[in-house]
Amino acid sequence: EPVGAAEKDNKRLVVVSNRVANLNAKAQTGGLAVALGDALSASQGLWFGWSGETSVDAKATMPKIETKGDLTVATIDLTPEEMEGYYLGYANRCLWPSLHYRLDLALCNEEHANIYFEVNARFAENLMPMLEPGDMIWVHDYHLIPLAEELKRRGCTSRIGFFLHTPFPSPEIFAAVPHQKRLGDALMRFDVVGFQTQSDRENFARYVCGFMNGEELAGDLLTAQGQTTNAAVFPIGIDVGGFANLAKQGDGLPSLLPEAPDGDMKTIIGVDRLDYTKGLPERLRAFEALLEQYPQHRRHVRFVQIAPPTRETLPVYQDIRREVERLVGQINGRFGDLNWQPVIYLHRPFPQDVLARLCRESAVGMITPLRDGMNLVAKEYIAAQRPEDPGVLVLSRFAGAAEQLREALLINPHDVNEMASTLDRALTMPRQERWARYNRLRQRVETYDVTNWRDSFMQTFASSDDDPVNVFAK
Ligand code: GDG
Repeated sequence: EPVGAAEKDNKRLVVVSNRVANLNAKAQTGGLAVALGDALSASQGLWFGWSGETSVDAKATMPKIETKGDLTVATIDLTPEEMEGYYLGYANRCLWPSLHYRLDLALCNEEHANIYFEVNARFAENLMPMLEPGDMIWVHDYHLIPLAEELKRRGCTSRIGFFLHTPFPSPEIFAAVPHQKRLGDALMRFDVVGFQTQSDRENFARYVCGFMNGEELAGDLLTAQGQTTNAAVFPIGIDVGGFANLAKQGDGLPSLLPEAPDGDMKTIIGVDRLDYTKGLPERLRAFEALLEQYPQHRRHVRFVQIAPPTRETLPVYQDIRREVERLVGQINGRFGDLNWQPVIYLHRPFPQDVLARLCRESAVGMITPLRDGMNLVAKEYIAAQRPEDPGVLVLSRFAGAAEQLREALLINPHDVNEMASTLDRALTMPRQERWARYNRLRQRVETYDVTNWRDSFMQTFASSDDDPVNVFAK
């Protein structure tokens, strides 16, 4: 049943994100799209964002408005220069690597940064006429940090919340990001700022206190330079039952993967956009080390990596693809045989039901990002398991999901040998231990599901209304 404080108070929910999901498409590859599709389905809300298209006259064109059931979707095009500067430029070449601790990959071009702030102003300009008094505006992710500031500048009085899907790095890292001061000030203009984990929230609080002269107040409130915001933790989750049902659909059908002649073949599965944050080369090296150091697994294990393309026009993404493909070839060439291919690497998206069935068929879920806001695949792997004979989750300590999924086998994704020995442990773990770990993990995934994420955000959002502290802050 539809829930959320927005509904109770009859407040309309307005979601703003860089891209709106194509609600008709089967294969969604973004965690954001997957989660928000669920979060909005029960609400009579408005979803506003970029269409994903470019057009030269985008700035002179009105938003395109479509109604899909209970939901209104409004989109604008970007000009080619805007897409280059805002999306491919500042957001994805500067902010994305910086938020994932990769200052070495962060490129900052002044013109890109200017366009990023300008596009946020244009989002606000186009959104303003569609807003109604009392709307609750929920803004998503690092593309739109300046949006509250831009809306308020135009007289918007609605409450505006923000959720960061990526990590918030340690303050020393954030302070090194070009234009960090503008970003910090802009974040403080939201009424609620939501993070995936306690440690992200702490990093932000340390940034506000240490670099913005701010302080922590009672509850989750932070104040700096006359602005007060509620900074809190809302771990994102999945539709557990929905994913489990997709996984079950394959029961009784022939396996999606080739059967081994002697029936003794275990599968390790990975599913990630081909992004440098996901630790794919390290993961492949760990699989290679497993075959090298634990020869008993040769011919009895395979590693299936689904890695759909992402941000392909950027050079670092071309580099990571080349590196991954070289390693796959190296491992298959070195260890494979006429009737055994150790690595099955697929550089394209698959329908969600195929992913779910693959997770269920796999003895090990190998989720080893170098940094990740949450990582939904870790939760999906758990949801897909057979309760009576579950697989084992091998999970990076640096995925936000590790804060909740403590009964997974937690690894350091930079340590190839530790990952190899952990894979051996996972492949040989007795059923009793697998079952005990799975039960706890399944409970945690069910508690922190996508509905809980939405409702807890909405509740905090609603209760930050008329807060006495806001009066004090003025
Ligand atoms: C960002 C943050 C955070 C993947 N390949 C295919 C496919 N997927 C689906 C997965 C999962 C989603 O896409 C990916 O979500 P993740 O959480 O793993 O990662 P990001 O895309 O980096 O998402 C992340 C998330 O936002 C939510 O806040 O958890 O930390 O980086 O659902 O299953 N889906 C289909 N075909 C594919 O080939 N259908």
